[in-house]
Parts: sequence; structure tokens; C-alpha cells
Amino acid sequence: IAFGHRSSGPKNDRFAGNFKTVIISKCKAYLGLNEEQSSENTCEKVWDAFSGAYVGRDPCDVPMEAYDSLIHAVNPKAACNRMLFWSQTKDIVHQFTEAKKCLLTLEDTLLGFIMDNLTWCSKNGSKETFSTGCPGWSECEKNPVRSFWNRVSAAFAESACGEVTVMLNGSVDTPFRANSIFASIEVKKFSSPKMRALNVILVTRGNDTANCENDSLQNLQAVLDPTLKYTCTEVHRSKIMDCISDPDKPCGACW
Ligand code: DVN
Repeated sequence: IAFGHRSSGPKNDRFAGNFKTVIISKCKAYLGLNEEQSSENTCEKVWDAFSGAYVGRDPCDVPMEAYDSLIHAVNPKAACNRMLFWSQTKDIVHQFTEAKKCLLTLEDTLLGFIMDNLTWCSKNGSKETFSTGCPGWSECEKNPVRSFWNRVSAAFAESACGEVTVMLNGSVDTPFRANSIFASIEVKKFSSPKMRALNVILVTRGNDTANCENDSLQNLQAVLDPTLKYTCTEVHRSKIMDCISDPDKPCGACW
């Protein structure tokens, strides 16, 4: 009787309810901290558009376009000259943007912040959201999580303006990896004259495998809009870490 008003089983409803609660509370926490223009029901709108993308769908058949209405619902404003892209440098970039507010990554925007580190999917004909038993990143291409990151990354890169920074990993053979989101989605959306330059920060550890002459970085320059200015700077990881831990060091001193 206690759950009599619910349309399906209480156990599943409770689970779906939890995921919705996580999304709404992360959304509210973000808006509270970031003083962004928002209305009373922004987070409810985010949930409706977000869940509408994948709930009831086969977890291997959610294309990136399913999240179009979510992007339109949020319509994030671009932060010209402050956008930081990354590939294979997740930990250091987020430590960096946490410490220094001069640059921001996708995960420092509303949608990226909410979904970072979460997994979700539904099933054909279901009303539920699951956080376990969902397809892995490469198990099928059109899974809800991968399509979400593809779609929000495309929107983030499309809005890129002014001087743009990307932190790449100099300790791997291929800092610019062809099937990364950065290479396969974001770089293709960069366009001048709105965007002026791409500045690569290649994070090295000394005795490293890659430098700015790396073949994959030649590929990056080759696929980039030729009217964009390109720079590449090798920066030792310890220099960035020192900068992160010293609140008195301005961003300009980090590389
Ligand atoms: O510029 C950034 C940002 O804007 C973003 O959304 O896209 C860029 C980063 O994506 P990327 O270029 O594909 O960078 P990575 O380091 O190759 O992959 C980033 C993340 O995607 C990984 O950390 C994985 O997320 P996870 O599991 O740590 O939460 C995920 N990922 C990518 N390829 C994967 C994968 N997870 C599992 N298997 C793979 N093959």
C-alpha cells in the first residue's frame, strides 16, 4: 500500500529516483557555486532533456543526436580565451582548473560537471535508469555515455573562441590519438575566425617519448583549419604541479 501510487515496482522506481536525485543535486550544487544565470526549474529541465535522450532505448542504440535537446536546454555560453581541451591528461587538467580559475574544461561546465564519473543506461521499452550492467565505452559505439560525451564535446568545441589551449600527454607514443574525442570530434569543430589559435601544452616528464615534433602532432597541424595559429610548448609536469600547489603563482607562470 505504501508504494501503491507508483506505476511499476518500488525497487526499480527507487533506483531510478536515486539517479535523478544525483543529477538534480549535482546540477543545483553547480549552479549554486557558479552564479550562472538560471531559473528555478533549470535542473528539472536538465533532467527531463537528459533522461529523454536514453530512457526506453536499447543501450547500444543511443546516437549522439539524442542529446541535442539537452544541449539546447542548457545553451552554455562560451568562455573565450579560457577554454582548455585535453586528451590523456585528465587528472592533471582537472587539478589545474581546480587550483587556477584562468582556464576551464568541459567538466567545469554544467553538463560536464554533472555527468563526470557517472555511468547510465536504460533498456528498450523500460522507464528505468541503470548505473550498472551498462555497455562499456568500446562495447558498442552508440552507448548512452559515449554518445553524451561525444555530443557535449562537439558543442563545447563548436563554441571555442579566441585562443584555445589543449593539454596533451608527452609520455605516450601518440599524444594526438586518432580515435580520441579530441581528435575525432573536437578538432573538427574548431573554426576561425571565431577561434584564433590552438596552443598545445605537451606535458612531459623528462626522458620522454614525445616532443613537439612528434608525428601525431604533425597530423594535428595537418587537419587543423590552416588559418588557425598553432603553437606547441613542452612543459615539464613538475612545473605545472608546482604551479598548482602555489596559490601565489599566476596562470601565466605555469608554462
Ligand atoms: O578535450 C577533452 C574534453 O573536452 C572531452 O570531452 O573530450 C576530450 C577528452 O577526451 P579524449 O580526447 O578521448 O581523451 P582520453 O584521455 O583518451 O579519454 C577521456 C576519457 O574518455 C577517459 O578518461 C575515459 O573516461 P573514464 O573511463 O576515465 O571516465 C573515456 N574513454 C575514452 N576512451 C575510452 C574511454 N573509456 C574506456 N575505454 C576507452 N577506449
